[in-house]
Amino acid sequence: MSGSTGGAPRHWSAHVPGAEGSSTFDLPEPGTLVGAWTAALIPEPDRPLLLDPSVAPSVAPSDGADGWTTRGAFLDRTAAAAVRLHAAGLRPGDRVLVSGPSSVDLAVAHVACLRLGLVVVPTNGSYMEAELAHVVADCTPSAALVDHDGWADLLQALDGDLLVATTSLDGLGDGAATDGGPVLDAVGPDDPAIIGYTSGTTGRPKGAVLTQANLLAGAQAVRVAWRWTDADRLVLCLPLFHMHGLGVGLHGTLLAGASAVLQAGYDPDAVLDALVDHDATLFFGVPTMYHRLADHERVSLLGGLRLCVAGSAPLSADLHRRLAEATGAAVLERYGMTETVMLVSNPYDGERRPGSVGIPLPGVEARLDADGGEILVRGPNVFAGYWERPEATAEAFADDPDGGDPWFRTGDLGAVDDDGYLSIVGRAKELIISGGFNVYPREVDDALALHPAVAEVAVAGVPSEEWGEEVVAWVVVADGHECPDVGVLRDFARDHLAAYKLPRRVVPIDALPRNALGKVTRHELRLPD
Ligand code: MLC
Ligand code: AMP
Repeated sequence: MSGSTGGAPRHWSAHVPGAEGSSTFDLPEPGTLVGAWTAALIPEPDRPLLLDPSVAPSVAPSDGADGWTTRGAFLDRTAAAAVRLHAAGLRPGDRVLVSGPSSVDLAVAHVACLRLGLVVVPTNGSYMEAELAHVVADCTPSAALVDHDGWADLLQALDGDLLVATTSLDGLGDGAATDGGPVLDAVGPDDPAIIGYTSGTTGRPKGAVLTQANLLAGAQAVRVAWRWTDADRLVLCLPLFHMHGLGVGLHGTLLAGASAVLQAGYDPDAVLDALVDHDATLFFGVPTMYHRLADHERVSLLGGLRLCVAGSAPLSADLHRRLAEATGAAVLERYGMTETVMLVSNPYDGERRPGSVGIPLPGVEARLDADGGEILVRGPNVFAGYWERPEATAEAFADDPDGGDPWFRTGDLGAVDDDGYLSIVGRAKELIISGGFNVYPREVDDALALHPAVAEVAVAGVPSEEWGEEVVAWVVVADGHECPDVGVLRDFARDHLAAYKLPRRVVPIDALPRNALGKVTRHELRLPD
């Protein structure tokens, strides 16, 4: 590792050995995700596609009473669901909030929406009312398909006109179409497909609008680079509301015509059982998941898979090596974002370098900003812009010095080795990544500042072996008060923030460090010795 951009290329693109060897990238016709999926799933309709987590994991497909949803059943169910969504009045371009623990119903609801041209807003099920209210006010969905207790009432209180049903469409009504029914899979490549909420480099969560072509490019890039075929079977325990589980795990499975065992929530034992019981070939996880697997007595089972992929947060070189020793195989680390699906990946063939995220995926071009090393990217996978935020969209892109297409600013800082391997060396954006979930510090500051014993507060991420980074709150205590302990502050903020955003430690401080403009300099916050 050169540790700098030294003699390394400033601008480079995919050279995945044996895959494509150039940045040119043709999307499969007709250039839409739904078109590519149906093409992959129509042949051999009896092949198993998705296993529902509600079915006992030890029941294998060969047992007959298996719980697997076949390709044909999935296409039929998504078509039938699309007809019902259309009959309920939903039309292409309408936003639909979708949220639930992983299940085949959730996958069917998601795909049915996309086949109808609706725009899915995948939503984290641990959101509290204020977080949900922000999403609803921002993208004004017409419907919500949700499986969490209490959410139907909550959503209807937020918007009385919202059509609310479960992902199995209970509550939607059985209205028949009055106009001959919908045309399925009629969307074009540039039509919006998903709005993914992310804080981007600054500010409150914004909706990243990804088109059918963006999502297809994202899934196709990893399908090609990771040699994903219809013989593969993925154990998919990542939640289906973020790019990792949804845009890679589910979308890639459907594109490859492969199969996946869905798991609602993460349990290392259940993952390892499923690998064996279902002859899995693939596992994808965030580093926290690998951390919990690394010391498991059956961790060597991972070595029997064709491929294990890590991403969403840095996989430490130490954990990479421990896993390699325990399993005899190297985890493949890759780098992605909500706005871009996947960007850079260690090679399938060739060195999977600990501490590096690898080389650009097919279709992706990357360069480092000359002033500071921010990673800039472009390609067919890069999103269309933030929902109704023209200024934030404009700020997110940098002009090309040679007059070509603009580059998306990732907010991540990189360094490139002489042989083109990228390492992420820091972040230009204010972001904490805990267990693969993004925490925007200002949002946590604002919630904690409401506590009467808190005069001022700033949170930052500190390194954690388990979580990657942990949220810590530095508190200036209000006159006449004691510093609230972490349990008190967590309970206080619990009604406003999803649990993964709550601080895991509280540090009293006399004054927050600030720069000349009075802005808190979070990087100067230090844990006491
Ligand atoms: C759960 N908790 C967390 C947490 N997840 N706290 C901090 N950070 C997290 N990530 C809280 C719980 O609410 C609970 O709090 C307590 O920690 C203990 O929970 P747990 O049972 O140990 O956690 P668990 O449910 O096992 O969740 C851990 C996890 C989960 C790693 C499985 O966080 C997870 O699924 N992470 C994946 C995130 C993901 O998919 N990211 C992809 C982003 S896409 P309490 O107080 O209620 O007890 C992206 C692009 C890309 O970034 O490149 O992929
Ligand atoms: P999100 O906005 O949730 O999509 O998170 C995207 C961010 O996750 C990126 O901008 C990176 O900061 C981070 N990220 C994703 N994959 C990796 C990785 N392999 N190593 C380091 N950071 C990563």
